[in-house]
Amino acid sequence: MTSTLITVAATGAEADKASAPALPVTLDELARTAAECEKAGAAVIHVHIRDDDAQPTLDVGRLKDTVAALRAASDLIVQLSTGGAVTDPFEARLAVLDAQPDGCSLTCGTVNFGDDVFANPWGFIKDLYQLTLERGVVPEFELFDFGHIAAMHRLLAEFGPPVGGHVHCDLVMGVPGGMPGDVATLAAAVERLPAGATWSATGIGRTTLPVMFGALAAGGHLRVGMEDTLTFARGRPVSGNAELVQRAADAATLAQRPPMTPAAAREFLGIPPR
Ligand code: KMH
Ligand code: ZN
Repeated sequence: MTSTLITVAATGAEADKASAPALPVTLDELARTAAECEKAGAAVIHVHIRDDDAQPTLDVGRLKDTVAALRAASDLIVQLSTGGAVTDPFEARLAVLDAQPDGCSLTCGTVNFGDDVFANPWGFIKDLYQLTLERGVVPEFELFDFGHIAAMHRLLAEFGPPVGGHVHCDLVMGVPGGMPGDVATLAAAVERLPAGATWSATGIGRTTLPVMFGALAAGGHLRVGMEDTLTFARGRPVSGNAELVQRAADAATLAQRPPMTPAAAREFLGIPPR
């Protein structure tokens, strides 16, 4: 029986603390979230941080403190976002690796992002990928659209396999401007992934549940969390990230693929020992 890797994307850069009070924005809130989500079945935490005004920041000192606090509070694999917010410059997004996380996100192309543009031109993608190789950080290939899959193939062909030797992707579905979050699209995307690659899937907003059930049925892994979804059911805000992780863990268990432990996930993803 294979198990299910559950990633919690706890904060993101877009949600507003005032309208989502359960959003973890302080170091303490993030550390507590990590411990609760590990207990509920998560193995990876995908991390965006906020400043003292709860606004997104890529401040490297704060990122280093966050990595240390998350490691003290849990055994979760710490995956820092290099996507940041749509306003973040490329240099600041590359400097995220100075915080020495276990892993990082690496988005494989530009995508319309609601009324904004999430910019990931080829030059940035290849610089970031080469930096992950230099620094020993395991990338997760974030795929918001089909063109991103082609760019990931190009990246691997030109620069070789990632740190750890294993390709793990995350299909980010249902972003307004990216690929839709439905089962037909999920199946078509999975078919185009490199041989031997593993994948998680994430459905934004109301696509969360179809993507979660589709991914489990198709042998994939799951990313859930308040970065992606702020309601548990129609008209009912989530009480916190752990509730979303627990729901994913319950669904995975029902599918006979219970949550993967952080230790097993380190081996699965090829995270080098610290
Ligand atoms: N906040 C989005 C613009 C990532 O973390 O790598 C980008 C994002 C992707 O969340
Ligand atoms: Zn993110």
